Amino acid sequence: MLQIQTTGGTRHEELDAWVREVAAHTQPDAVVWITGSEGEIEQINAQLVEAGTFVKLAEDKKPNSYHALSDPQDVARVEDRTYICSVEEKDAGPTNNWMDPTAMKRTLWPLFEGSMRGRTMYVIPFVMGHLDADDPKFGVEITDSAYVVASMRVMARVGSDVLARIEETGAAYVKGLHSVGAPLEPGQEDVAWPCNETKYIVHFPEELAIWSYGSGYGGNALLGKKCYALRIASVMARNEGWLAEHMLILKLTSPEGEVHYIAGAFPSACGKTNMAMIQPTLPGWKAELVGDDISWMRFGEDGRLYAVNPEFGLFGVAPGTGRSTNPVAMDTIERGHSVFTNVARTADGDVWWEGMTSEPPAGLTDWHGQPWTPEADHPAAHPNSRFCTPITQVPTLAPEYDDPRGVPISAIMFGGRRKTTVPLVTESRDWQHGTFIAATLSSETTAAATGAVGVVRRDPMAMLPFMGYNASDYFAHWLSLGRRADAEKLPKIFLVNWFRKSDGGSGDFLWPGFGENSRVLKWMVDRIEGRVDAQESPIGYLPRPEDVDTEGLGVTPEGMASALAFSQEEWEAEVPLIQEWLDTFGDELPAALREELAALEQRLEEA
Ligand code: GTP
Ligand code: SPV
Ligand code: MN
Repeated sequence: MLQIQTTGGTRHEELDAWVREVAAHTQPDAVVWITGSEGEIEQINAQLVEAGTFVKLAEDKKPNSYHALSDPQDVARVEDRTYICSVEEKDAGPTNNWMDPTAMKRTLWPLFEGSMRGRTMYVIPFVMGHLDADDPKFGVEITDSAYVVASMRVMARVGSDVLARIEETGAAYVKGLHSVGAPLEPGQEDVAWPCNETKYIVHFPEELAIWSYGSGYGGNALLGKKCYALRIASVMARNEGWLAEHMLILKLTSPEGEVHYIAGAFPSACGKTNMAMIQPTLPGWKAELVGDDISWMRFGEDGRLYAVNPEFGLFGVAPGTGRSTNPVAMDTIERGHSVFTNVARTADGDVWWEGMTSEPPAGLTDWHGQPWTPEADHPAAHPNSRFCTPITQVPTLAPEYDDPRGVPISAIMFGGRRKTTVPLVTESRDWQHGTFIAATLSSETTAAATGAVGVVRRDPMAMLPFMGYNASDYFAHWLSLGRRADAEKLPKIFLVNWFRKSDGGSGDFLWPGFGENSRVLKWMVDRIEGRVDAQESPIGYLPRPEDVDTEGLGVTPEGMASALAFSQEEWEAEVPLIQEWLDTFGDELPAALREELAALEQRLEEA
């Protein structure tokens, strides 16, 4: 076998053997073990500039920051190419693509043969969550993409410290194998964004392995994020009695000084990062960020549910982010050290996207790398363009983000984009009812995944694309955690919808959203603290109009009433859709969820 030039290495024999096996098969020019040092990342960035993948932004605009444009066919997660290859098909369940793991490997392994030729293979040791957690969750990603290295270094804690800990403890680690699937023949010129039309995002939950082929896009390629911290971790969580969820974590302090940590599950591009960075418009309220995408939650000795953010960076949707909507995000990226992908570039070396300012600056280059004017038939930035930024730059970062013990959760919000039907806020009756609301959550699809946008689909717990196992078992896990816990100490569960529109869904947003969502948070805190009553409705508890603080809010009383309204007619139309959704699970569906549907129908009849 040819000796491949290698920088770094490990004394962990099994890890060493795996890396060697992959290198022999994928045939890179060189192997580099990522240490996480400053010098190393400077070199990687310089290489990415040299390759044309990165363009350095002006130092006085965005210090130490880079602009990247992907191949136009590699802009989002590919849900139809994502597989859960559990040994048994039933463990993947009806919501996941499945293939027998041996058959899948027989398909994929040949694709990886020689797939890294002409490229460098990087080995990235990483930990999701804190290195000093009681049970740190390790991973090693092998990738032939320097863009992935630059991004993983922002998104997770990576490098030599982590490797040393894996070596010392012999702890289990997830093996992530990633290739863009674009080998270079000798003398062949590279492209700025190598990828392959054929894509596979494959999880082998029993062997803690992820194989990703053909894409360089975030959620497909940064394997610590959705692939590990949600899909693989959800399986670990079920086995070990905890929860791995698609949730933001927010620290909220009331004017009275009460602190509440609130988690929120909204589907992709439905407002998690914005809520995590909220600047309350209500005077005296303070909000700080703990996490903006993923939450790992387990019960503490005091019986409360504690959440940690396993990530170390933000991979945020750019469009819609501006001074008026999300000033905290703007301040975060101003500090630089960021990678911007598929946004537009300004003539003076800065970035721009729809919603950053009301008027686009002149002289833009769009996400295809072409000159762009407002007359163009497409947006300047791709709707799923992203900023990748260290969490430590968030000016409202709560110090607890770095506490391996996590923060005690007082409430969980579930939400989505629904033009109709779903009121601004509803409180569930109890944990089981909350689990039903979550399991039947629905939202219009967004540009975060390939496929049609704006189509209502069920997205249970905002985890439809991220559940690593059978959804029925997942619901059962939620129900059983609730039953085992002390009901008094369980978080309250709320359903929220910032996206309801007037005129039966065809008009404008009824609710201004963003910082004004603090008015809804205040009502939740009032409910948690037992300060206000609520109105019972067939779908749960609704705020009495007088309990939502509308002081200074630019919404008419009628608009407010429409945003908060429960509609008998709309819910009578919703029930058959919920029924149809639950029917897809057949007999495996936990009986409690069917009972909740029956109870909802009963309450609707009696209303
Ligand atoms: P992922 O990172 O894909 O998981 O998305 P996310 O859930 O973090 O969504 P994000 O906060 O990035 O918001 C997605 C889009 O929704 C952005 O364009 C936001 O501007 C917009 N958005 C967020 N919050 C609100 C809101 O309260 N009201 C309205 N109308 N739009 C919102
Ligand atoms: C999402 O799609 O939910 C994201 C972006 O947060 S990605 O990490 O690419 O999945
Ligand atoms: Mn986000």
